[in-house]
Amino acid sequence: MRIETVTAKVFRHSSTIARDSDGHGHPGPAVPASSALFTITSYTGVQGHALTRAPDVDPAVLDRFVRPNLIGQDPLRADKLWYGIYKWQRLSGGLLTDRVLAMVDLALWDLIGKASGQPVWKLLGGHKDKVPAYASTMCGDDLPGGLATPDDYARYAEWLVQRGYKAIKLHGWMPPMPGAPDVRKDAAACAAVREAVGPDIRLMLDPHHFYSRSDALWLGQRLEALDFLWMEEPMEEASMSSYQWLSSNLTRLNILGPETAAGKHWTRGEWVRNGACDMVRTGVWDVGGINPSLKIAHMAECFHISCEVHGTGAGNLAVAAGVPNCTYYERGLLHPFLDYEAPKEYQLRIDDEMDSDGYVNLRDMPGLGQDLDFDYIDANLI
Ligand code: XYH
Ligand code: MG
Repeated sequence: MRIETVTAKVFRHSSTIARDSDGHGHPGPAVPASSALFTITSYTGVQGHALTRAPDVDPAVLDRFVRPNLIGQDPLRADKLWYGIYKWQRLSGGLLTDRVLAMVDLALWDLIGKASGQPVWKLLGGHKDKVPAYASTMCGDDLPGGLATPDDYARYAEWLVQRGYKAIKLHGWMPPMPGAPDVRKDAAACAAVREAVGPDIRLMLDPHHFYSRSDALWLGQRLEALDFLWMEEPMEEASMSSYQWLSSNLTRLNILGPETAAGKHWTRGEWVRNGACDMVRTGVWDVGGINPSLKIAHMAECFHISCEVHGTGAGNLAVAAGVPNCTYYERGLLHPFLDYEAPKEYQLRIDDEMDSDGYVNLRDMPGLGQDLDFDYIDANLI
């Protein structure tokens, strides 16, 4: 099998996610938006697709870094092809991002699945045909009846439990929200949620990402008292020693990371080796795709720790199901004002339908398991 073409389509749709000045998403009015469909096609006509953001398919980036490494190559040799592109990152001047690597990697795995007639989650190891989801809330806001108070979080958590979730992760209030950051307000929301849902629902916190060591420790100690499972990214992740310090000063709360630190599987290996986390994190869009995510999960397995996958979507779901040591699938981000279950205009089905018991059941369809509306995409090209 050989790759014949590498193509991309940018298409319009609407979005109800408004971004604040720090980039966090909140519910908003429907506004025009765009996304991209990246496609790798073999000479036999088999296609692999990755849904991504429009900037990731910059024609200059595809021409300079992606096509020269893919055209004419055997798509089944995905890790070799990944390395061929990855090595060009060093002198790309920042143009060749981990997101571009992830986009190529996901499309290759989708093609491999289509060519073999197998779902990718089985090709990655096939450990789970259903994965428990945790509800990952949006960051706190100042919307009346939204996520503006600890009681708002508590009422929403009760609704999430009724929906079937057995685990809930709060994203706290973050700048530029008024009064944020504030560890005491974060702790109040966590206490209100624990009070509302009782002791059997697993709870986690993803707070402001730039707290001091003392604030992160104070918050972590409160979460231990509330029997939280993990806290992630309370400080700048470039300071691995701060996470070594935090993890060594907490006994019952797991520190999960790194999520956004650069360095792919190499950095995650250093964090595990140096005791900077109790659970390690990957996410296909954070580390350059499925291939590096597998390496992180398998490394973590050697140290008997879990590898919790960051983010929603078919690629992350395939990794979460494929490996033995991912506990949950992150489903979100969720908000009382948004209907997460409704497919986007370009989807026939969402990637991660969840049953009433809180499980996302994996699909047996070949490839990543995306169910895209190609007619909509072709009718809305930019
Ligand atoms: O909005 O800061 C944030 C969150 O951190 C979000 O970016 C991300 O989805 C996450 O951390 N999920 O765990
Ligand atoms: Mg996070």
